This record gives sequence, structure tokens and C-alpha cells, in this order.
Amino acid sequence: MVKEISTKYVIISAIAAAAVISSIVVIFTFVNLNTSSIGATASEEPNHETFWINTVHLDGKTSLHAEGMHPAESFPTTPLPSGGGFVLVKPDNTGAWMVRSFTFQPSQIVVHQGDVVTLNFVGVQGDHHEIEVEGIDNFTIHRGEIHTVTFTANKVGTIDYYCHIHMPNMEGQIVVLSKA
Ligand SMILES: [Cu+2]
Repeated sequence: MVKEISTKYVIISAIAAAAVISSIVVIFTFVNLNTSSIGATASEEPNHETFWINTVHLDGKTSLHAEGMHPAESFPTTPLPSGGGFVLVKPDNTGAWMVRSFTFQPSQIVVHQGDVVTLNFVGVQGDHHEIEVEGIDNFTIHRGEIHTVTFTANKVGTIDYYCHIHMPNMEGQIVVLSKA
């Protein structure tokens, strides 16, 4: 009788243990599946790239007359392209003259197709700029202001950005490469 009870007890315990083990297996499998599905969702999220683009002008200041280590430099006789992007300031009464060239810094940006791209244009030099990001945005920015443009790079190729009042040199390019 005692033996019969203990045999039954062993069988019941074994069944209970099996049930507990299978529940644990089921829970672990569920957690695992869930984790891998979270991983899959994360990898499908677009990559977000942020850039800061400064408005800049480079000034080359010199003189008709030599001074210290600095040699004399004559004023150029050939004109620079029109469009506002270049400024030549003629020699003053001391012989000092300068050339100015407007540009964006950086003037080339590389992203991949599908990337969400944020461009923060920062007015650093120059009173104001009338900027166009080809097919995306058109805006005026003054010194000390920031204008933010966000878009998805849908197409492989190039997107130009330029300043209407400082052409032809205040111009940049976003290169959109195919997905890696
Ligand atoms: Cu400009």
C-alpha cells in the first residue's frame, strides 16, 4: 500500500515537473521570438543624418606694397565671374586691396538612399543669404540665424544647395549613394 502511494506520488510529481519545464520552454521561446521581432523592427528604421552648414566668406587681404615678410601683390586685371559670389575691393590710398569668395562649409555631403537628412544652415558670415535646397526648400537666412531643413533622401543622385545672391561659388551638393 505504501509502495503503491509512493509510486503514484512519483508519477504525479514527474507529470507536474514536465508541465513546469514545458511552460518555461514556452515562455522562453515567446520572449526570444519577441526579442528577435523587436530587432527586425529596429533595423528597418531609417538612418538619421544631421549636418551643420555654415555660410562663410573667405577674405584674401593684401597690398600693392611689400610689408615685412609679405611681398607686394598687384591688383588682378582679369574680372571674376559675376553673380555676387566674388567681391574685389580695389586698392585704397595705402595700397591695400582684397578679394572675397562666398562659400558653404561644408559644400559636399554624402548620405545613403532612404536616410532621413537634417541640414541646419547657420548664418555666420554675410548679412543674409537666399538659399535654395533643390526641390526641397527656399528660404532667407540672416547672420546669427539657423534654418533647419529635414527630408528623406529618396533618390540616388545629387541634390544641389545654393545661394541665389552669391553665385556661382556659394553652392554645395548632397550626394545620395545607393543603400550599402
Ligand atoms: Cu549667400
